[in-house]
Amino acid sequence: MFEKVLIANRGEIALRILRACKELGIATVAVHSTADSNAMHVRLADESVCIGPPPARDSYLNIPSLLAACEITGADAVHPGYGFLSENARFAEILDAHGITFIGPTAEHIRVMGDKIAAKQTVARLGVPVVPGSDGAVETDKEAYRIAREIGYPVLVKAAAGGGGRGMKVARTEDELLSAMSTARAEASAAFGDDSLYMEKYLGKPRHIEVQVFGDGRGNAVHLGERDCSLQRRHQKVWEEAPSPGLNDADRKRIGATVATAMADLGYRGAGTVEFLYEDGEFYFIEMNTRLQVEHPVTEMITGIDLVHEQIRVASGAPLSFTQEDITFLGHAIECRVNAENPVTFAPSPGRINYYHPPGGLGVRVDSAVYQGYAIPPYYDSLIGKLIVHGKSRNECLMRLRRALSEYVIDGIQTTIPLFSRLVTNGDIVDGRYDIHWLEGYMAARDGE
Ligand code: MV4
Repeated sequence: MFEKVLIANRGEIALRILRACKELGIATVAVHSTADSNAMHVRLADESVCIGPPPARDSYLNIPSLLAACEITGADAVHPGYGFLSENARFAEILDAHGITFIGPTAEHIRVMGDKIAAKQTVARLGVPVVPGSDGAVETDKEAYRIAREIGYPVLVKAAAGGGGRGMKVARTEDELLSAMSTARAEASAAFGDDSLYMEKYLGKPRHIEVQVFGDGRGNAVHLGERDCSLQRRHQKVWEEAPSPGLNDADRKRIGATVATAMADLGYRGAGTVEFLYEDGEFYFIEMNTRLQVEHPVTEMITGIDLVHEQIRVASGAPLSFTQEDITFLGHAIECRVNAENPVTFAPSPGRINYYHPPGGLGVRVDSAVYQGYAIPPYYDSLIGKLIVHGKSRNECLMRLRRALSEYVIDGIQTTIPLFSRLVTNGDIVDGRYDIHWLEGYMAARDGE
């Protein structure tokens, strides 16, 4: 097992990882920018190193600074959390070359899944259902017309280097195809420096269902069920839950088994998330994330498994501590992302928290790194906490969530808590009837109210 883990992240996820290390008896190193000297992860770690000025590219993304911090403190492993360097294959390779363990998958698997065309081809070969579309990259206009005609309109043009919705354009009819291609190509080129495009059938009203997987890198892999992440706005998830209220048990079992077999065959190591669109009873792979995700706690709540413990164990060379048969699912969990944002416009609202009172009680978990008197810096993402609630049934979970939201007080800044207070009494939400466009429709309908 590792002696000392450096946590290459900040905020609630840095705390989440710290807690797992402490439980495993591993010493911790926090790194921080000059804007984060007063951050909770710095206070709770055994040691801390300042790695640069506020902009992430000069601190949390600065590989030489992070290497120096490992060297100075003698850390033998790095946990990247999510975002920042968590899906940077080069970072994983560099750590490896310095004899420091990257707590995550192999650089090769990170790289393959980072290229959306290669990822799709890889999982398709392993028997995972994918969205009908081009076989690989679409190079010429002629090719684009032929493929679009084959799969049928509307089609979606996507950037191979994309993800998070950038460089994506719908063509509803043939006369929109060339402009969709050239707009997507220009966007992809500017955003990623890679203008490779591929094409898919456009699915109009899917749910976003993702399957949590874990592999030991030696041919054993399991799934830990799915999460429904359909409630999002501009590709930012707002509310995630497990299990999905839109899935039946037969479809759930089928996709879990398919994904676990594929990850075993791939020799995948560590935590991963395989993302699908789900429409009319069919799953369509879109992407795979090779990291721990923000919403991992909903899976932890219904399985009782500590995903960060398991990441650390597997990275240290241990086999998985559970088999597929060991994993049982209990009840329902919902996560609300509490952002320092205006709850209607979602405009960032950094500043000082004058009063802070998080909810508690049975089945309530708050993963957060803020405290009363803390000033939220303007440089990073606006997530300041996650409220995760568990219940025996979805209905009990919703009852508990209403109660927890009513207790939550954060004064001095605006947060998304009022949005959740409205959502938990909405008929569609209570009934679990929503798709990836539901929230944007709901927000638009409320405009001017
Ligand atoms: C799609 C799609 C419809 N059809 N692919 C958005 C970002 C990227 N992760 C994939 N995305 C989509 N791919 C096909 N063939 C609709 C989306 C999409 C979406 C997906 C998941 C969650 C939220 C979304 C919001 C808008 C569009």
